[in-house]
Amino acid sequence: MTAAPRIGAGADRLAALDRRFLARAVELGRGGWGRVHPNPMVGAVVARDGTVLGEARHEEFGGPHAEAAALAGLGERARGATLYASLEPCRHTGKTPPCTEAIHRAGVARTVFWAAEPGAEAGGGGKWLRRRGVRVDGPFGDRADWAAENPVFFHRAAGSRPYVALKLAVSLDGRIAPGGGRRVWLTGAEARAEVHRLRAGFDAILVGTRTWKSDDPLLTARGAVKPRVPPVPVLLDRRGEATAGLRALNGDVGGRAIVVAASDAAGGLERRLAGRAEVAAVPVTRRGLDLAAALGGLVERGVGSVLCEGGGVLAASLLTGRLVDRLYLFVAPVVIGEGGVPAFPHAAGTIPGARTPPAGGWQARLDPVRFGSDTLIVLDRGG
Ligand code: AOF
Ligand code: ZN
Repeated sequence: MTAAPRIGAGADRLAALDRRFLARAVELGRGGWGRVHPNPMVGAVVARDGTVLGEARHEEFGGPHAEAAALAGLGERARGATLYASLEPCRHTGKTPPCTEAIHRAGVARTVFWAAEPGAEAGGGGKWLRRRGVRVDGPFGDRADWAAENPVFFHRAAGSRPYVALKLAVSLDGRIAPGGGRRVWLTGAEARAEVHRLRAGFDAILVGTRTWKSDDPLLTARGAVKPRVPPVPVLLDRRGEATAGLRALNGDVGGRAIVVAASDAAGGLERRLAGRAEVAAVPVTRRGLDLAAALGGLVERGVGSVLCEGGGVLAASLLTGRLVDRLYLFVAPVVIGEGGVPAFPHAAGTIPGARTPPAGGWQARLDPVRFGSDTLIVLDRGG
Protein backbone atom coordinates (compact mmCIF):
# COMPACT_ATOMS: atom_id res chain seq x y z
CA MET A 1 0.00 0.00 0.00
CA THR A 2 1.27 3.47 -0.80
CA ALA A 3 -0.05 6.99 -0.45
CA ALA A 4 -1.07 8.80 -3.63
CA PRO A 5 1.76 10.98 -4.92
CA ARG A 6 1.53 14.65 -4.06
CA ILE A 7 2.62 16.44 -7.17
CA GLY A 8 2.71 19.70 -5.33
CA ALA A 9 2.24 23.38 -5.69
CA GLY A 10 2.26 24.83 -9.15
CA ALA A 11 0.66 21.80 -10.71
CA ASP A 12 -2.78 23.29 -10.01
CA ARG A 13 -2.46 25.33 -13.18
CA LEU A 14 -2.53 22.04 -15.09
CA ALA A 15 -5.79 20.47 -16.22
CA ALA A 16 -7.12 17.72 -13.95
CA LEU A 17 -6.32 15.10 -16.55
CA ASP A 18 -2.72 16.30 -16.81
CA ARG A 19 -2.36 16.11 -13.05
CA ARG A 20 -3.76 12.60 -13.05
CA PHE A 21 -1.30 11.37 -15.66
CA LEU A 22 1.59 13.12 -13.95
CA ALA A 23 0.68 11.50 -10.64
CA ARG A 24 0.39 8.18 -12.47
CA ALA A 25 3.92 8.65 -13.82
CA VAL A 26 5.23 9.25 -10.29
CA GLU A 27 3.36 6.20 -9.04
CA LEU A 28 4.73 4.02 -11.85
CA GLY A 29 8.24 5.20 -11.06
CA ARG A 30 7.90 4.04 -7.45
CA GLY A 31 7.89 0.48 -8.70
CA GLY A 32 11.61 0.83 -9.39
CA TRP A 33 12.37 0.88 -5.64
CA GLY A 34 15.26 -1.46 -4.88
CA ARG A 35 16.09 -1.98 -8.55
CA VAL A 36 17.19 1.37 -9.98
CA HIS A 37 19.16 3.19 -7.30
CA PRO A 38 21.38 5.17 -7.36
CA ASN A 39 19.46 6.19 -10.46
CA PRO A 40 16.12 7.93 -9.84
CA MET A 41 12.78 6.15 -9.89
CA VAL A 42 11.07 7.44 -13.01
CA GLY A 43 7.72 6.70 -14.65
CA ALA A 44 6.25 7.90 -17.93
CA VAL A 45 2.83 7.89 -19.56
CA VAL A 46 2.03 8.59 -23.23
CA ALA A 47 -1.56 9.75 -23.75
CA ARG A 48 -3.78 11.37 -26.32
CA ASP A 49 -7.25 12.83 -25.72
CA GLY A 50 -7.39 11.27 -22.27
CA THR A 51 -6.49 7.81 -23.49
CA VAL A 52 -3.29 6.12 -22.36
CA LEU A 53 -1.29 4.80 -25.31
CA GLY A 54 1.69 3.54 -23.37
CA GLU A 55 3.25 3.65 -19.93
CA ALA A 56 6.47 2.40 -18.42
CA ARG A 57 9.00 2.86 -15.69
CA HIS A 58 12.76 2.81 -15.41
CA GLU A 59 12.83 -0.84 -14.33
CA GLU A 60 16.46 -1.54 -13.69
CA PHE A 61 19.67 0.40 -13.17
CA GLY A 62 21.44 0.59 -16.52
CA GLY A 63 18.28 -0.37 -18.42
CA PRO A 64 16.01 1.72 -20.65
CA HIS A 65 14.73 4.99 -19.23
CA ALA A 66 11.01 5.38 -18.57
CA GLU A 67 10.27 7.74 -21.47
CA ALA A 68 12.01 5.62 -24.08
CA ALA A 69 10.30 2.50 -22.72
CA ALA A 70 6.85 4.16 -22.76
CA LEU A 71 7.34 5.21 -26.39
CA ALA A 72 8.77 1.89 -27.53
CA GLY A 73 6.45 0.10 -29.87
CA LEU A 74 4.05 3.02 -30.33
CA GLY A 75 5.50 4.01 -33.70
CA GLU A 76 3.34 6.56 -35.54
CA ARG A 77 0.71 6.44 -32.79
CA ALA A 78 2.92 8.65 -30.60
CA ARG A 79 2.85 11.45 -33.18
CA GLY A 80 1.00 14.43 -31.69
CA ALA A 81 0.57 12.73 -28.32
CA THR A 82 1.52 14.05 -24.86
CA LEU A 83 4.25 12.42 -22.81
CA TYR A 84 4.10 12.71 -19.00
CA ALA A 85 7.27 12.00 -17.05
CA SER A 86 8.01 12.13 -13.34
CA LEU A 87 11.49 13.53 -14.09
CA GLU A 88 12.68 15.94 -16.75
CA PRO A 89 13.71 13.82 -19.74
CA CYS A 90 17.46 13.37 -19.88
CA ARG A 91 19.47 15.05 -22.59
CA HIS A 92 22.63 12.99 -22.23
CA THR A 93 23.98 9.78 -23.59
CA GLY A 94 24.68 7.61 -20.56
CA LYS A 95 24.07 3.90 -20.56
CA THR A 96 21.19 4.63 -22.93
CA PRO A 97 20.62 7.32 -25.59
CA PRO A 98 19.00 10.64 -24.58
CA CYS A 99 15.27 10.45 -23.84
CA THR A 100 14.84 13.89 -25.39
CA GLU A 101 15.83 12.49 -28.79
CA ALA A 102 13.44 9.55 -28.47
CA ILE A 103 10.63 12.00 -27.62
CA HIS A 104 11.46 14.35 -30.47
CA ARG A 105 11.90 11.54 -32.98
CA ALA A 106 8.53 10.01 -32.01
CA GLY A 107 6.78 13.29 -32.90
CA VAL A 108 5.44 13.89 -29.39
CA ALA A 109 3.69 17.30 -29.42
CA ARG A 110 3.82 18.02 -25.70
CA THR A 111 5.84 16.90 -22.71
CA VAL A 112 4.72 17.42 -19.11
CA PHE A 113 7.30 16.63 -16.47
CA TRP A 114 7.29 16.88 -12.68
CA ALA A 115 10.82 17.08 -11.20
CA ALA A 116 13.70 19.03 -12.68
CA GLU A 117 16.72 16.88 -13.53
CA PRO A 118 19.45 17.95 -11.07
CA GLY A 119 22.39 16.46 -12.98
CA ALA A 120 24.48 18.92 -15.00
CA GLU A 121 25.02 16.41 -17.77
CA ALA A 122 21.54 14.96 -17.99
CA GLY A 123 19.77 18.27 -17.30
CA GLY A 124 18.33 20.80 -19.71
CA GLY A 125 16.10 18.32 -21.49
CA GLY A 126 13.05 20.57 -21.18
CA LYS A 127 14.84 23.46 -22.89
CA TRP A 128 16.19 21.16 -25.58
CA LEU A 129 12.69 19.96 -26.43
CA ARG A 130 11.23 23.48 -26.37
CA ARG A 131 13.84 24.65 -28.83
CA ARG A 132 12.66 21.94 -31.18
CA GLY A 133 9.05 22.99 -31.04
CA VAL A 134 7.74 20.55 -28.44
CA ARG A 135 5.41 22.19 -25.94
CA VAL A 136 6.91 21.61 -22.50
CA ASP A 137 5.25 22.06 -19.10
CA GLY A 138 7.34 21.58 -15.98
CA PRO A 139 8.83 21.42 -13.47
CA PHE A 140 6.12 21.49 -10.79
CA GLY A 141 6.57 21.55 -7.02
CA ASP A 142 9.95 22.10 -5.41
CA ARG A 143 13.13 20.20 -4.77
CA ALA A 144 11.96 19.00 -1.36
CA ASP A 145 8.87 17.43 -2.99
CA TRP A 146 11.03 15.68 -5.56
CA ALA A 147 13.51 14.56 -2.94
CA ALA A 148 10.68 13.02 -0.95
CA GLU A 149 10.00 10.69 -3.87
CA ASN A 150 13.63 10.11 -4.88
CA PRO A 151 15.56 10.83 -1.68
CA VAL A 152 18.80 9.06 -2.47
CA PHE A 153 19.04 10.43 -6.00
CA PHE A 154 18.50 14.04 -4.98
CA HIS A 155 20.77 13.68 -1.95
CA ARG A 156 23.57 12.33 -4.12
CA ALA A 157 23.25 15.33 -6.38
CA ALA A 158 23.98 17.59 -3.39
CA GLY A 159 25.83 15.85 -0.58
CA SER A 160 29.01 14.04 0.31
CA ARG A 161 27.96 11.81 3.20
CA PRO A 162 25.57 8.94 2.57
CA TYR A 163 21.85 9.51 2.71
CA VAL A 164 20.75 8.36 6.16
CA ALA A 165 17.26 7.14 7.00
CA LEU A 166 16.35 6.09 10.50
CA LYS A 167 13.63 3.55 11.12
CA LEU A 168 11.92 3.60 14.48
CA ALA A 169 8.96 1.59 15.69
CA VAL A 170 7.31 3.41 18.54
CA SER A 171 4.37 2.92 20.86
CA LEU A 172 1.66 5.53 21.28
CA ASP A 173 3.58 6.86 24.24
CA GLY A 174 6.73 7.23 22.19
CA ARG A 175 8.67 4.27 23.51
CA ILE A 176 10.62 1.66 21.59
CA ALA A 177 10.77 -1.12 24.21
CA PRO A 178 9.76 -1.96 27.76
CA GLY A 179 12.48 -1.34 30.32
CA GLY A 180 14.92 -3.84 31.72
CA GLY A 181 16.25 -5.07 28.38
CA ARG A 182 13.05 -6.93 27.55
CA ARG A 183 12.11 -6.98 23.88
CA VAL A 184 8.69 -6.99 22.27
CA TRP A 185 7.42 -6.71 18.72
CA LEU A 186 5.58 -3.45 18.56
CA THR A 187 4.50 -3.59 14.94
CA GLY A 188 2.53 -6.23 13.05
CA ALA A 189 3.39 -8.42 10.08
CA GLU A 190 2.41 -5.85 7.45
CA ALA A 191 4.72 -3.20 8.90
CA ARG A 192 7.55 -5.68 9.13
CA ALA A 193 7.03 -6.64 5.49
CA GLU A 194 7.27 -2.95 4.63
CA VAL A 195 10.58 -2.69 6.45
CA HIS A 196 11.92 -5.51 4.29
CA ARG A 197 10.71 -3.68 1.20
CA LEU A 198 12.36 -0.48 2.43
CA ARG A 199 15.66 -2.28 3.05
CA ALA A 200 15.81 -3.20 -0.63
CA GLY A 201 16.17 0.47 -1.58
CA PHE A 202 19.28 1.13 0.52
CA ASP A 203 22.94 0.36 -0.03
CA ALA A 204 23.46 -0.55 3.62
CA ILE A 205 21.59 -1.46 6.81
CA LEU A 206 23.22 -0.04 9.93
CA VAL A 207 22.83 -1.22 13.51
CA GLY A 208 24.51 -0.29 16.76
CA THR A 209 26.44 -2.57 19.10
CA ARG A 210 23.60 -3.39 21.48
CA THR A 211 21.35 -4.44 18.63
CA TRP A 212 23.67 -6.95 17.01
CA LYS A 213 24.74 -8.27 20.40
CA SER A 214 21.22 -8.88 21.64
CA ASP A 215 19.39 -9.78 18.40
CA ASP A 216 22.06 -11.24 16.10
CA PRO A 217 20.00 -9.92 13.17
CA LEU A 218 20.41 -11.10 9.57
CA LEU A 219 19.85 -7.61 8.12
CA THR A 220 18.89 -8.91 4.68
CA ALA A 221 15.96 -7.70 2.53
CA ARG A 222 13.54 -10.61 2.61
CA GLY A 223 10.46 -8.90 1.29
CA ALA A 224 8.41 -8.45 -1.86
CA VAL A 225 11.20 -6.54 -3.61
CA LYS A 226 14.36 -8.43 -4.38
CA PRO A 227 17.10 -5.82 -4.31
CA ARG A 228 19.26 -5.57 -7.41
CA VAL A 229 22.25 -5.37 -5.07
CA PRO A 230 21.63 -6.73 -1.56
CA PRO A 231 22.12 -4.04 1.10
CA VAL A 232 25.38 -4.38 3.01
CA PRO A 233 24.99 -5.03 6.74
CA VAL A 234 27.01 -2.51 8.74
CA LEU A 235 27.69 -3.20 12.42
CA LEU A 236 29.05 -0.56 14.75
CA ASP A 237 31.57 -2.22 17.04
CA ARG A 238 33.68 0.27 18.94
CA ARG A 239 35.60 -2.35 20.93
CA GLY A 240 36.04 -4.84 18.10
CA GLU A 241 33.98 -7.60 19.69
CA ALA A 242 32.20 -8.94 16.60
CA THR A 243 32.73 -12.61 15.78
CA ALA A 244 32.80 -14.36 12.42
CA GLY A 245 29.72 -16.39 13.34
CA LEU A 246 27.33 -13.43 13.50
CA ARG A 247 24.36 -13.92 11.19
CA ALA A 248 24.76 -10.51 9.52
CA LEU A 249 28.25 -11.54 8.41
CA ASN A 250 26.95 -14.79 6.92
CA GLY A 251 23.67 -13.74 5.32
CA ASP A 252 23.67 -13.33 1.57
CA VAL A 253 25.96 -15.77 -0.16
CA GLY A 254 28.93 -13.81 -1.43
CA GLY A 255 27.50 -10.63 0.08
CA ARG A 256 29.57 -7.97 1.75
CA ALA A 257 29.43 -6.88 5.35
CA ILE A 258 31.19 -4.00 7.11
CA VAL A 259 32.14 -3.73 10.75
CA VAL A 260 33.08 -0.27 12.02
CA ALA A 261 35.49 -0.27 14.94
CA ALA A 262 37.60 2.22 16.86
CA SER A 263 41.02 2.64 15.31
CA ASP A 264 42.79 0.87 18.20
CA ALA A 265 40.51 -2.17 17.95
CA ALA A 266 40.30 -2.48 14.18
CA GLY A 267 43.54 -4.41 13.54
CA GLY A 268 42.80 -7.24 15.94
CA LEU A 269 39.20 -7.43 14.77
CA GLU A 270 40.24 -7.69 11.16
CA ARG A 271 42.47 -10.65 11.96
CA ARG A 272 39.77 -12.40 13.94
CA LEU A 273 37.09 -11.90 11.32
CA ALA A 274 39.44 -13.35 8.73
CA GLY A 275 37.81 -11.85 5.68
CA ARG A 276 34.22 -12.42 6.84
CA ALA A 277 33.67 -8.64 6.82
CA GLU A 278 35.48 -5.48 5.83
CA VAL A 279 36.67 -3.58 8.89
CA ALA A 280 36.50 0.21 8.85
CA ALA A 281 38.58 2.03 11.45
CA VAL A 282 37.25 5.33 12.77
CA PRO A 283 38.22 7.70 15.60
CA VAL A 284 36.38 7.81 18.89
CA THR A 285 34.83 10.89 20.44
CA ARG A 286 33.65 11.51 23.97
CA ARG A 287 30.36 9.90 23.07
CA GLY A 288 31.71 6.81 21.34
CA LEU A 289 32.48 6.08 17.71
CA ASP A 290 32.69 9.21 15.60
CA LEU A 291 29.51 8.66 13.60
CA ALA A 292 30.21 11.35 11.03
CA ALA A 293 33.58 9.71 10.34
CA ALA A 294 31.91 6.29 10.21
CA LEU A 295 29.45 7.55 7.60
CA GLY A 296 32.27 9.19 5.65
CA GLY A 297 34.08 5.86 5.64
CA LEU A 298 30.99 4.20 4.20
CA VAL A 299 30.97 6.61 1.26
CA GLU A 300 34.57 5.63 0.53
CA ARG A 301 33.37 2.04 0.37
CA GLY A 302 30.71 2.87 -2.17
CA VAL A 303 27.78 3.11 0.24
CA GLY A 304 25.56 5.99 -0.84
CA SER A 305 22.55 5.32 1.36
CA VAL A 306 22.03 3.83 4.79
CA LEU A 307 18.96 2.61 6.63
CA CYS A 308 19.58 2.65 10.38
CA GLU A 309 17.47 0.15 12.27
CA GLY A 310 18.52 0.66 15.83
CA GLY A 311 18.94 0.59 18.55
CA GLY A 312 17.81 3.49 20.60
CA VAL A 313 21.25 4.74 21.61
CA LEU A 314 22.49 4.85 18.01
CA ALA A 315 19.24 6.46 16.85
CA ALA A 316 19.59 9.16 19.49
CA SER A 317 23.23 9.79 18.62
CA LEU A 318 22.47 10.10 14.92
CA LEU A 319 19.62 12.49 15.63
CA THR A 320 21.67 14.54 18.03
CA GLY A 321 24.47 14.74 15.50
CA ARG A 322 22.00 15.93 12.87
CA LEU A 323 23.02 13.03 10.70
CA VAL A 324 19.52 11.80 9.81
CA ASP A 325 17.86 12.82 6.54
CA ARG A 326 14.66 10.83 6.89
CA LEU A 327 12.67 9.27 9.70
CA TYR A 328 10.52 6.23 9.05
CA LEU A 329 8.36 6.27 12.15
CA PHE A 330 6.12 3.23 12.54
CA VAL A 331 3.55 3.98 15.20
CA ALA A 332 1.96 0.93 16.81
CA PRO A 333 -1.36 1.25 18.69
CA VAL A 334 0.05 0.04 22.00
CA VAL A 335 1.08 1.78 25.18
CA ILE A 336 4.24 0.64 26.94
CA GLY A 337 3.98 2.89 29.94
CA GLU A 338 6.28 3.78 32.79
CA GLY A 339 9.83 2.54 32.56
CA GLY A 340 9.75 2.04 28.82
CA VAL A 341 12.71 3.11 26.69
CA PRO A 342 11.92 6.48 25.09
CA ALA A 343 12.38 6.76 21.33
CA PHE A 344 14.03 10.13 21.75
CA PRO A 345 16.01 9.82 24.96
CA HIS A 346 17.97 13.01 24.45
CA ALA A 347 14.70 14.91 24.51
CA ALA A 348 13.86 13.24 27.82
CA GLY A 349 17.31 14.12 29.10
CA THR A 350 18.28 10.51 29.80
CA ILE A 351 21.65 10.77 28.07
CA PRO A 352 23.67 13.02 30.34
CA GLY A 353 25.11 15.96 28.50
CA ALA A 354 23.32 15.22 25.24
CA ARG A 355 22.41 18.22 23.19
CA THR A 356 18.75 18.43 22.39
CA PRO A 357 18.34 18.76 18.64
CA PRO A 358 16.45 21.83 17.53
CA ALA A 359 12.73 21.22 17.63
CA GLY A 360 10.91 21.09 14.32
CA GLY A 361 12.81 20.96 11.11
CA TRP A 362 11.03 17.76 10.11
CA GLN A 363 8.62 17.87 7.23
CA ALA A 364 5.84 15.49 6.27
CA ARG A 365 6.16 15.55 2.49
CA LEU A 366 4.53 12.15 2.04
CA ASP A 367 1.18 11.13 3.45
CA PRO A 368 1.04 8.62 6.30
CA VAL A 369 0.36 5.05 5.23
CA ARG A 370 -1.39 2.35 7.20
CA PHE A 371 0.14 -1.12 7.50
CA GLY A 372 -2.28 -3.39 9.30
CA SER A 373 -3.00 -1.60 12.56
CA ASP A 374 0.27 0.36 12.42
CA THR A 375 0.86 3.72 10.76
CA LEU A 376 4.01 4.77 8.94
CA ILE A 377 4.90 8.43 9.16
CA VAL A 378 7.72 9.55 6.88
CA LEU A 379 9.47 12.76 7.86
CA ASP A 380 12.19 14.48 5.87
CA ARG A 381 14.70 16.86 7.33
CA GLY A 382 13.91 20.37 6.26
CA GLY A 383 16.36 23.04 5.25
C1 AOF B 1 15.23 9.98 -17.60
N1 AOF B 1 14.44 8.90 -17.49
O1 AOF B 1 13.96 6.90 -16.65
C2 AOF B 1 15.90 7.96 -15.88
C3 AOF B 1 16.70 9.13 -15.98
O2 AOF B 1 23.31 5.88 -16.85
P1 AOF B 1 22.01 6.15 -17.48
O3 AOF B 1 22.08 6.32 -18.97
O4 AOF B 1 20.93 5.17 -17.11
O5 AOF B 1 21.54 7.60 -16.99
C4 AOF B 1 21.25 7.78 -15.64
C5 AOF B 1 20.94 9.23 -15.42
O6 AOF B 1 19.85 9.63 -16.25
C6 AOF B 1 20.51 9.48 -13.99
O7 AOF B 1 21.58 9.85 -13.17
C7 AOF B 1 19.50 10.60 -14.15
O8 AOF B 1 20.15 11.85 -14.27
C8 AOF B 1 18.84 10.24 -15.46
N2 AOF B 1 17.79 9.26 -15.22
N3 AOF B 1 16.32 10.11 -16.82
O9 AOF B 1 14.95 10.87 -18.40
C9 AOF B 1 14.71 7.88 -16.68
N4 AOF B 1 16.22 6.95 -15.08
ZN1 ZN C 1 16.52 9.42 -20.06
